[in-house]
Amino acid sequence: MSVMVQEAVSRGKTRVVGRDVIHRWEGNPIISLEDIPFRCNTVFNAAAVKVHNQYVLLIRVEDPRGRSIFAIARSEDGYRFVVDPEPAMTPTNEEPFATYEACGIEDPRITPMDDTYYIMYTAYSHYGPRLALARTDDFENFERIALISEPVNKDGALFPRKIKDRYVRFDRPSVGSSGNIWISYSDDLVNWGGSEVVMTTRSDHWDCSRIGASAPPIETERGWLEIYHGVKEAAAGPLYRLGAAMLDLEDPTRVLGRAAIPILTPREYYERVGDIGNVVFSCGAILEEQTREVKMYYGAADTCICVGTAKLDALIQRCFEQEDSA
Ligand code: BMA
Repeated sequence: MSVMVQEAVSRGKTRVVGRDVIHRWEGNPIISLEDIPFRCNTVFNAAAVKVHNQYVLLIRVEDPRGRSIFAIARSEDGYRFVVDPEPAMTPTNEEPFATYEACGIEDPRITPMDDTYYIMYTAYSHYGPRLALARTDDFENFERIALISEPVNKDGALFPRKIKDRYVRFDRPSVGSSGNIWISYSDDLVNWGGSEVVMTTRSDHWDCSRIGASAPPIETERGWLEIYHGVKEAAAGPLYRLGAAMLDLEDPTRVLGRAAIPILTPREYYERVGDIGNVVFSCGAILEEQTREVKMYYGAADTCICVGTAKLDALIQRCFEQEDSA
């Protein structure tokens, strides 16, 4: 039973309806400051991948001076993680990356493809955020490949296979404080083009101010499942929630369905209170092929990492539900 439900029951509520399709793990948060074996300020958004039978998170950690770096957390069950003693990637001194990572590296997404693990992340500098790509084969050695967008761009998520012979990614160029999900294509992972807008904000919904891809797309029999984040600028500040959409397998510019209501919205104390309150922000989800369960990892209030689960079929169903039945 979640803390929220426990509190409702203790207040005498007899009918407590679970509101989110994502079920929070009772042991959340799974990683917080106390779990980081080196000095830092905070830990949050994490990429997630299963390497053989081990769950690996590439976690965003803010160092003592306020720049973000990456570290690795490993687990046998997907819930109990141990963080490596040293950071895995820090802003580099080598050009051309150094200039564009001067303010930190942020929000990684991992995509396994062709026997390697690609890491798309945000390189942050005085010139604004832009996308960068790195790779690793073993989560011990990391190699930067290229800077792959101009600023201002964030939320890069690489598809796990080529479509019509081209690599495909989502990204999020910004216009002022608004932004939509775009798609781009590449023959070599370095040069990208053919960019088009795919999903836009909805002025009458929870995702009215800006949206961005969260986890890399998950291939299903109904299409590409994309877990994305949506922001509503409220008087008290931005409110970050997570939603789901389904895109055509051979032409992912075609949105086949999009959940009307969020799949996860900040409700628990650890999601409401922190460095930036009222934030749930995912950079990775793992589909357990045998049970068809999705483990979604998410940063909460920019202060800790949590996990939630949902049946794949429930997420797919949400994408196609009509607004009033959702
Ligand atoms: C976004 C990103 C995320 C962060 C979120 C909430 O713009 O920078 O890394 O979690 O804001 O602060």
